Amino acid sequence: MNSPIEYRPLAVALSIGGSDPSGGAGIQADLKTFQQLGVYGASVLTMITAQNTLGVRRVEPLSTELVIDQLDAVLDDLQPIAAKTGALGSAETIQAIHERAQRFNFPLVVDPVMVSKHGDSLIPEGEAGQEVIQAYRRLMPRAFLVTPNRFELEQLTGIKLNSSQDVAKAIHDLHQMGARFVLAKLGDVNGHSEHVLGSGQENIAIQTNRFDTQNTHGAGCVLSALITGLIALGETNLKQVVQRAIRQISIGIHNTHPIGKGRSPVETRVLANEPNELAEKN
Ligand code: PXL
Repeated sequence: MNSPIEYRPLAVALSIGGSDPSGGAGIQADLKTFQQLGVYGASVLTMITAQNTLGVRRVEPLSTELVIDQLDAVLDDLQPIAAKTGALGSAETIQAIHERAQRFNFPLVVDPVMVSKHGDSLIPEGEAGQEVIQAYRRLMPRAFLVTPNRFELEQLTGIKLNSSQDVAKAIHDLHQMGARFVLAKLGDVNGHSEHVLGSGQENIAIQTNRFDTQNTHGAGCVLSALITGLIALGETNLKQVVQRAIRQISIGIHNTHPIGKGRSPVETRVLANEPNELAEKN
């Protein structure tokens, strides 16, 4: 009975993002992931989507004022140890979260969500969408870690990623914008699934077996929630946290159960906090 969660104070993690009523992505995925790690999850909703495993039918951002009222209510009362953002809905909301984030005394993981795994946009069309990208760039100094996929990395930096040099340049640019760490989720590279973790000093490539499956609904959300949850549990070595989260997401993807008629969600029930060597020694 000496599992770490039984003698540590309950760690609070906060997720700021959108609702997926089918339960596979967004806030729902984040809360399931936190729960699985033994972390207490708080959530601030930024948008309601009407979607399922087949696609996103509708996206309706909540007013910036309502988002900030939720955030203030949570922060006036709870002390998160780590927080993450997912889909944020509008440039105005990103800007308002940015202003609040100047006073966050906990690390913020920014998952700059722009498209769902079905390929449906979660940011507005046209000029309003460009403003969202600009607002994300301005948010970078508040990001302890930013976790763009290939498309989001291209949008944030304006660099078309055709080579590993392009990736290195794009990661460098995000550090220049102010992000402390960058995790580029590159997807398939030469038959492997590749992530690159940039610290500003070095870029570490993390390769895993390729996921030959379409059943990855919510994978980005679950990965950033795993990282946020592990930080909330007191893990301090980000490289180890990211490696562990990537191992866990592979397990979740390889163990999906058929849910719905489209892309099955990542199986969060198999995610677990691996034994923590440090905690065990104490
Ligand atoms: O996985 C990215 C994501 C984040 N947030 C919401 C989503 C999705 C993908 O579908 O719907 C609300």
